[in-house]
Amino acid sequence: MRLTRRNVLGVAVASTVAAAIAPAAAFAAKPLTIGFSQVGAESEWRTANTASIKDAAKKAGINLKFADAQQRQENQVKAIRSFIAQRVDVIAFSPVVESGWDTVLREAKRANIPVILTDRGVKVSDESLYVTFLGSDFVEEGRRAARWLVEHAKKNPNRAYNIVELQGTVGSAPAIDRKAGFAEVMKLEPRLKIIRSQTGDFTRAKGKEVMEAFLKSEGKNITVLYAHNDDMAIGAIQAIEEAGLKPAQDITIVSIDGVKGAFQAMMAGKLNVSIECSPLLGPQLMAAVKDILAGKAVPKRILTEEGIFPMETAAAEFPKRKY
Ligand code: GYE
Repeated sequence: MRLTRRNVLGVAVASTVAAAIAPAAAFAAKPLTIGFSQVGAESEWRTANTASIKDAAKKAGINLKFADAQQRQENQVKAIRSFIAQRVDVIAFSPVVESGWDTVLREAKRANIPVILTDRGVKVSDESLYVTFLGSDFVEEGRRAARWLVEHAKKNPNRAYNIVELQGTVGSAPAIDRKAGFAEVMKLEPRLKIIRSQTGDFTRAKGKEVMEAFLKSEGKNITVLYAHNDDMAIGAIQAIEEAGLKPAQDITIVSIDGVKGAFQAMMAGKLNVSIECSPLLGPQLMAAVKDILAGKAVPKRILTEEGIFPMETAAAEFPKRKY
């Protein structure tokens, strides 16, 4: 049986020993506590995601213990262990990489603390180690990026499509899935070729650095950049300009997230398209926390709804953007 707040209360009322230690009224007054382990602060997306979670917790009257892992799995494992020791009601986290979670999640399960994955998924031997996974479909985002390019290629029959790919953090779900979804659809257009692919760790600084290296070795041979997030694309745009080339013209640029910085780049004519990935997961996360603790069934997978924004739509959409 999963220990919910409701049956914690039931046990406390039924047992005289427990009632003597902690009266039922004390339980009822205590706010719910969730321990949240965040990936880091590597991108505009992540900053908006953190703000959404903090804001939604406040609005829901949930006490949030927040830990920033600075993009390191060992920091997340430590944070989860400390949440278990503090006996929080729910643990939520956005796993920096997909594998290596079995042991710590088994510890949370043994402590009867429900776990919610937000944003990024995990590969575990036992799916019951987490209650639900709330976040985007990254494979579909990769497909959308490639579909946009396939359409672009149809309209430009004489153009070469030599793609350089800036991958996200090695081993992370969005990097793995965005690569896979893109590769799947790319096959529809034989002119689409990936000539170089390397990680830029989802940051602007790394995106710029790796793009500089690509330009050094491939030069004008590069006609397309596919970046797994907007921040790396924005860093790469700087590298392209410094190399004396025109972003979005000499090199067609496709990226993912749909953050404000990408809209600004599109409005300046420097980025061709951004595929949306919403970071505003806070309200859905707090709703799931409440449902789980009330003993309600929640779906194993909760998806977020997202769109595609080509350059031509940027100016009209920009005022509506929340992140
Ligand atoms: O695309 C990127 C961030 O996990 C969906 O992480 C998230 C990704 C997002 O750093 O900008």
